[in-house]
Amino acid sequence: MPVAELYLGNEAKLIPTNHQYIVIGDVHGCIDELKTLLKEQGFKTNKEGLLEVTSHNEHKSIVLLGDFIDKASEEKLTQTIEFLYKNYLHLNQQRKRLYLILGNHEDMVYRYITNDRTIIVNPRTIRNKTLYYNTVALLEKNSKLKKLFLELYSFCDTYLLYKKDNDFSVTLTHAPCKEKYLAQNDKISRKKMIKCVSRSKNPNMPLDELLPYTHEEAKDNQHCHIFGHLSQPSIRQYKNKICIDTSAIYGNTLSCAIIENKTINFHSVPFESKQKKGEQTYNILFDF
Ligand SMILES: [Mn+2]
Repeated sequence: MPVAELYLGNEAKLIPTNHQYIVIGDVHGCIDELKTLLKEQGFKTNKEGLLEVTSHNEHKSIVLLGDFIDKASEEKLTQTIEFLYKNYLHLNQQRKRLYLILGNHEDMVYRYITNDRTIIVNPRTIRNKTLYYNTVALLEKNSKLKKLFLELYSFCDTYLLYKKDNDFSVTLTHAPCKEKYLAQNDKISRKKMIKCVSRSKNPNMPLDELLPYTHEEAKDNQHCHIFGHLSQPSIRQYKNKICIDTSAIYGNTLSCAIIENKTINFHSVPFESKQKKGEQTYNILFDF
């Protein structure tokens, strides 16, 4: 192995392959749906809000694929952050059972609340702050919650790699990205795994034109890339590229991919209408 690769510690992102992984797409404050999905996957939430580890689920791990905040009501966002924080500490006591992948929403909210100097303050960024990143206002008035969020942010990985053998692997990131950036540790690659080209800035362009690499680089092999971010009406798969963001906060479903040995299965639960759903028009991936 080249020294550089060893030094950058690709191994650190490798997750053990003797466990089952429940990989959950963009939660965006859909805490009720998250609890239901986890319950249906064998993790009950007890009265203290903790996910119970039993002999039936001890071989399972949970991965959130990023964007667990924003778009939802303040009440649900608060519950989501508190739930993830206490379960991160609780589930990861004996071994790591809960992983968080960084989404563009965690990244932007972090930058806003830490007064990142690279955010240029102008009418557009001020407008975007309230329009797209409503967790910022919540954290700015609740310092206790802000502290929990900052810790959660520090727990996030940019990508994770499940490598069963030379024929089967799954790379997990929030956003789709070109293969040259996938599972790389440099600054540019990290950025690309968190966010791809903006759909809101290109509203009339079909997603397959906007992100041509998603289908052009797709291969008929079992080295899969699972991502979220693109708010689809259903799980979208083309060859080894899979999008599992099924638009829970837009009133659709919350989905997960279940990875075990050399298989990937899927499961979804519907929006429970316990908060107001968002509005959007779908721009469908792999629509050919
Ligand atoms: Mn996203």
